[in-house]
Amino acid sequence: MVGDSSLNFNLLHRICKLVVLLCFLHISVTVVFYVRSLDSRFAFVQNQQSHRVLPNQDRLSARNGSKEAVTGLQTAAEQKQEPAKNLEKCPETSPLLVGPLRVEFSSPVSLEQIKKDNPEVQLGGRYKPKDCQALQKVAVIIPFRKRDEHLKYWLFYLHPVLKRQQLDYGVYIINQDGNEIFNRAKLLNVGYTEALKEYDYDCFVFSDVDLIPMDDRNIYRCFSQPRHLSVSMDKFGFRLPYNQYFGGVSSMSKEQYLKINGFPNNYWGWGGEDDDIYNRLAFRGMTISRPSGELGKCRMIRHDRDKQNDPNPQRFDRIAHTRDTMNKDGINSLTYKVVSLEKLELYTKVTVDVGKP
Ligand SMILES: [Mn+2]
Repeated sequence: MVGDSSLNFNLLHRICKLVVLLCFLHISVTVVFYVRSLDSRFAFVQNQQSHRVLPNQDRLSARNGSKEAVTGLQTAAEQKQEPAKNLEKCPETSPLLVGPLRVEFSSPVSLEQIKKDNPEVQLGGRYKPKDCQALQKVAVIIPFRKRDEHLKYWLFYLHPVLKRQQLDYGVYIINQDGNEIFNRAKLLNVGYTEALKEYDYDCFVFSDVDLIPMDDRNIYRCFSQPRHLSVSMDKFGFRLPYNQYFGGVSSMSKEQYLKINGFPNNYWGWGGEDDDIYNRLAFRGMTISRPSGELGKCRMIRHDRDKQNDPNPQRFDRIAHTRDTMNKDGINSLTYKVVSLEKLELYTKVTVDVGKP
């Protein structure tokens, strides 16, 4: 009897010790995570406050670097960060991002002002960061016809955003010549082809001219899956109209684009081509990557429907046959004629004859 109760007591004692130990462990883990979250929140706030100062600091350190190069007395380690050609890679997350942006279309903007605001943008709308090597080379392709007012807003808002995103980018306005019915997807194919003639782009962002992101953390680059960027448009009450929606702004790497044979060339008029593109991705086993609804907010400039861009009555029938048509209709069957190619200060304008239905 005595032996039994002391055994019980011993057991109880051990269990108590174990419980106390577990509590202690739990509390210490909680404290560690709490301190860490404080840390990162602090870093985030610092980041937000100092973003306007950072470019100068970067420039300063770059200048110091080149001074060392002149002395010719570097160690191997210094040499690595050195010569202009071998810039260090840009960070995964740009330190220049500011987060939510105010976007409105009530006051008009002028091309002169936009040029003044973006002196680093090179002829043809090209830019790359000076102080680091961009992670991706991005061609931004915009299908276009008679939307000069919208284009001005796009350039006004997007050049600063793309610069802060530290991208090596070029802006290509693909202008459909003539007054035939509009063909958005074919213009996108033309943009892909023409941009590649000029530079070794590895990523393509396809954007409507009237869509402006409301947060610069929505990065205009490519991901491991095709990306849909305009996920919460004001036009749709800041939500996705449907799950397979791939219209507005999207991005695809060269490999992803080639895997689906590019885009269809025979969607004339409004609608359907984005769903065809979605089908192509799905049939090739890819999925859509998206930013969060918060980061993916964007505004569309209000407008009336364009002339010669009425809803395409054949679109439902075409979407139903993507699987059969995608191998013969796409980048491998693309034909067009370049009417003019203009290197303007803020963008490259390719005017193109895409034919008619
Ligand atoms: Mn629109």
